[in-house]
Amino acid sequence: MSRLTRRRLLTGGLTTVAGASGIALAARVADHYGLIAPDHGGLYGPGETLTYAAQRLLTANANAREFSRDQISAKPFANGKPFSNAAYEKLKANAFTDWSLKVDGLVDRPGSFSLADLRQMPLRNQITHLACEEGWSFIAEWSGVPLSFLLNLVGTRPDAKWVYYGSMEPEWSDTMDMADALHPQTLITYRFNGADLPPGHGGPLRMRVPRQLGYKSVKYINRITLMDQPSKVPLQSEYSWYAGI
Ligand SMILES: Nc1nc2c(c(=O)[nH]1)N[C@H]1C(S)=C(S)[C@@H](COP(=O)(O)O)O[C@H]1N2
Ligand SMILES: [Mo]
Repeated sequence: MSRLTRRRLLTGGLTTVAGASGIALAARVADHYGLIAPDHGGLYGPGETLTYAAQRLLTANANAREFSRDQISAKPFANGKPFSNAAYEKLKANAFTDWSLKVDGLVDRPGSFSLADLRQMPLRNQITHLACEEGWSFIAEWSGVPLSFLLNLVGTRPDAKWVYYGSMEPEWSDTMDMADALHPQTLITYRFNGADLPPGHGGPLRMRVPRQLGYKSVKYINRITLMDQPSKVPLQSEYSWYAGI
């Protein structure tokens, strides 16, 4: 869908529903700055776009709160049943030495990175709050490579606008925009509370997006693809694409 068509739909839909020219104006401003979320359709599409646009205008450079070491939760909660399949168990049995992260799409130097490769890259430690949409939360220290470092390493092309991050548990794969991808707090993490990231929390590698709800911090990631269009991932029909907090 072209931007113009989408904008017409958006502003048209909103004025019909809300009858408010203020909202139409906000949508126009959002469009002007390129702040249009990849609508996942349905009733909540325009609302999500507005939430996203408003937050992006206000907080494009804002940081998620970071905590001190004594605020780390005593019992971090690993969500759901631990993921398992034959391929994952095989990698785990070899301490993930055969595992790699593939980076491709709109980049100048696509590549594959092992855990040893990632350990050579700049490490950032970050104590943040992970909040699940279901109401529980915890504070932990995540450590890993700023996603921006990896993206600079492979050379993202100017037309790259979206980052798809694929999981070994495919239904959790997701996308984020460049504002989050290049944000200094967005990390690909392989350590948790000072030890290797355990399988329950997404080891060997987990995306950590502390400015959004927990479900955007996808576990077991093994692929990053730069795109000029947001891909339609199954998740978007269940959870809203943008989950800024
Ligand atoms: N691959 C994968 N990633 C995932 C999930 C999952 O089930 N599988 N759950 C998501 C949800 S809803 C939340 S709240 C957090 C929970 O993180 P935790 O298991 O480290 O507590 O992981 C997110 N990432
Ligand atoms: Mo969640």
